Amino acid sequence: MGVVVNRIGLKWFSFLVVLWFPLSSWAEVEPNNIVTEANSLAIAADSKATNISFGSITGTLSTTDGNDYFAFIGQAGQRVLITTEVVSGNLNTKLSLRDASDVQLNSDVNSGPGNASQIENILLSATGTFYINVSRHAGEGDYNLRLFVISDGQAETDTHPDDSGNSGNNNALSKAELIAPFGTETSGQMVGEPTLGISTAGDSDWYRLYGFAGESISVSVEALDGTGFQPTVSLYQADGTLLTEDSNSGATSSASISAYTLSANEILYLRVSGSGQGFQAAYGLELSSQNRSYQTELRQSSTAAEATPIAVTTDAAIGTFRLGQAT
Ligand SMILES: [Ca+2]
Ligand SMILES: [Ca+2]
Ligand SMILES: [Ca+2]
Ligand SMILES: [Ca+2]
Repeated sequence: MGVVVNRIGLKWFSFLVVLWFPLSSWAEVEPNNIVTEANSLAIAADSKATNISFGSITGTLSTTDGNDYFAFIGQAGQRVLITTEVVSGNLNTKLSLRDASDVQLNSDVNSGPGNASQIENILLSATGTFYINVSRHAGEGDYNLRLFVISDGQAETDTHPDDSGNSGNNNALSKAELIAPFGTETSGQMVGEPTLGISTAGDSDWYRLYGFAGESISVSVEALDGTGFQPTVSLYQADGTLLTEDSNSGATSSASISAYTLSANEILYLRVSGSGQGFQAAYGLELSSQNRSYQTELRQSSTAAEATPIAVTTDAAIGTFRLGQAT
């Protein structure tokens, strides 16, 4: 009897490992129509881009199935970027990020490319379970839900990405998003936190930075796992003059600018573009700086508790003050 029980146990173990996990990481399991039925959405760390994790799952919505719930574990301080790409039919989705009590934190219907739903750069304020509700806004069809989690850094805010008009963000130099070499300072080098972006069809992403005369800046753009994105990164001055660029050097799905020395104090602009664009074409961008002649804040500090200490030294020309004494 003991042998039989063991065999049954081994068979179940094999089924769970070989069949159940791959299926649950790729396709929804119905019913998942209410929060208590949510499917787990597995997230794995990217092997190339620092501090970025990714998970995806496919689902279907129809007139008889209007809601799909997914759950993931998030940590306070992380930021998320969530998209639903419609892969068949005339489906139009609504995307909702919800807290552990199923209270909506953010939602979107059409902010992504085409009719895609996209929620960007949302800061998680608690640690625990979060829910994603993909619901049927109109039509029917299949979709691919993608969740990007960035544990230290930020995500681009890129809606309706095209370079043609006034709609959308970060698609032109005039709409560039600020990035900075926040991070740990070692031997005069500032190492930036990563910025997560997605290069969807027709997209370009602009970032701006404060440059100081004499400092050398380095920029790295790495396509995340599972994407064929071939990035180009270009450095411009404010008047549109191209200073330097790199286009997928070495065909390694990465582009970089290495130790470019700046000759003036000025605001500079970075553009990320490339081929192989699509919903899967996510990238991590990192900016670092050496020999900066000014101190800079060590990390994003928006509250008093996060404040960066300022070093204060005595000025020899002024000397020290004494309290007045009656003689
Ligand atoms: Ca479904
Ligand atoms: Ca459902
Ligand atoms: Ca983008
Ligand atoms: Ca863009």
